[in-house]
Amino acid sequence: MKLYDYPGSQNAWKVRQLCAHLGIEYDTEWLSIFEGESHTDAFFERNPAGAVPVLELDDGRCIAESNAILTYLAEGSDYLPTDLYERAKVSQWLFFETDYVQSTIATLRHWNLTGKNERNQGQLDKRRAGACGVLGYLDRYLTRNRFLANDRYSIADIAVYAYTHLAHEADLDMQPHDALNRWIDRIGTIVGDQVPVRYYAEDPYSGRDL
Ligand SMILES: N[C@@H](CCC(=O)N[C@@H](CS)C(=O)NCC(=O)O)C(=O)O
Repeated sequence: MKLYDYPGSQNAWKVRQLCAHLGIEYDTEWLSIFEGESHTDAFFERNPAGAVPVLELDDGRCIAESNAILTYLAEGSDYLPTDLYERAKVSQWLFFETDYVQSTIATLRHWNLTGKNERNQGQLDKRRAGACGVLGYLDRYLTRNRFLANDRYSIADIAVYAYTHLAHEADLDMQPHDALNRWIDRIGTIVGDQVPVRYYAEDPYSGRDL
């Protein structure tokens, strides 16, 4: 298998992390996304949305969308239940992450760490309000739940943790969110330091627009 990846991508980090848990070996092809390497004709064949991560199977078939890749790789493992209702609860949080977390926390962090706040000034207030809402929803839920789905660690936790534990890097205030912070610590302990977060700063092109 091959993972098309970009070092600073936390969406790709989710996949790297699950592979580390499962001991899955794979090749990596690093793409320079800010130089347009994910917007070539060949790459649009792999992902119509022109983004990483993309997992290429040994027979050449490809899966895009980080949370779809997690679901594929986690099949048959402890990280994805077999019971239909329990699976749906995992999916619920995967869709929540794609919809609510990526468009707020992840986007704000990207702009903040790559010097793009000013050029996106018109969107900042709305996205920040959205991010505060997301952090509040998670905090409220996690006051009564140790993990996101089915009271046990799963790919739902990996997916939501990927950007949420870095929300402070989007200049979002994490102080009021005790339950969320406890969950971040809990997941951080499980995740460990096998798969470090990598930063846009190592990419000289990350100041460009995507
Ligand atoms: N919803 C997608 C988002 C993927 C995404 O935004 N990937 C970024 C890196 S984190 C990317 O490759 N952007 C390049 C582009 O959109 O041109 C997922 O979960 O995989």
